[in-house]
Amino acid sequence: MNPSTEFDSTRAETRQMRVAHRLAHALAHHGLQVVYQPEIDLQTRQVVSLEALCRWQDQELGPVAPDEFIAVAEARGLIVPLGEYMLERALADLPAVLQRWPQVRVAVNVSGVELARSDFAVRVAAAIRAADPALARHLEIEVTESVFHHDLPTVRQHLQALREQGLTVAIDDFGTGQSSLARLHTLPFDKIKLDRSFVQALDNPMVQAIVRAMAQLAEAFSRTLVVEGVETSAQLGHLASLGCRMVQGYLLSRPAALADLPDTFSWPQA
Ligand code: G
Ligand code: MN
Repeated sequence: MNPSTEFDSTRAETRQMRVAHRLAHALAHHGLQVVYQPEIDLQTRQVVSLEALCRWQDQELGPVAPDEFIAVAEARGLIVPLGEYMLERALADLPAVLQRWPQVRVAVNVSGVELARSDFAVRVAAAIRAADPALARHLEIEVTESVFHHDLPTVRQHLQALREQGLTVAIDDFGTGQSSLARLHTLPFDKIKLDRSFVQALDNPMVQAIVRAMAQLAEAFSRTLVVEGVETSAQLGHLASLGCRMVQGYLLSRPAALADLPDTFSWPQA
């Protein structure tokens, strides 16, 4: 290692330790914000799901991007408490959410590290029971490609147990990393969230064919396809013409605090 890489890696480690330390503090003191981003059905114009997303503005570190603090949480043993925090917040917010959108589900993101633990499904079930058992059918678990790095039989058992209680399962960022067509049939799921990189490449005819095929695949197996990262009305029109019905992205709504979300959504037409 030359001196400057050594210096860089020491600095990266120091930053990681500081972030982990402050994150533990934030988790203990309710210092993380939860924002929600809707998924919308283009045909009914209804909100179908609200994805709970974590935001963090630390007193000492300033704003820390979710990509950074989630990676630190996974590396430093904080992802389980972070997941529990998000689930508890989602359960606490759900009664108010259902007043405004009676049919929606709130989706929480769950990492492979959490799903590989032997007690994951039991803990989620206990948290729901402690809040209100009727909320189970208003919860969704979003699993990222990181689940495919973990013990799949365990992951599968947890997801199946939760589905039996009324929760739904979404495969997040589909089509990137380990989340491939070859693996799609290996997990129980209700929804596929197509990664935003497909939307960004929508000018490519082969990408158009892939998106259309994904919409047909979902339909053939009575699953829902949601396209992530829709930013322009041109993209939205294009996706609709390819058979996509559910969308999420900045065009429809940025993630926002519940109080800042409108009851109904509108968007510019192409
Ligand atoms: O991995 P996942 O899809 O859960 O990540 C959600 C993240 O993507 C959130 O941090 C959210 O702010 C961001 N996001 C949501 N909609 C859009 C969008 O239309 N464009 C871009 N670039 N990012 C988005
Ligand atoms: Mn997600």
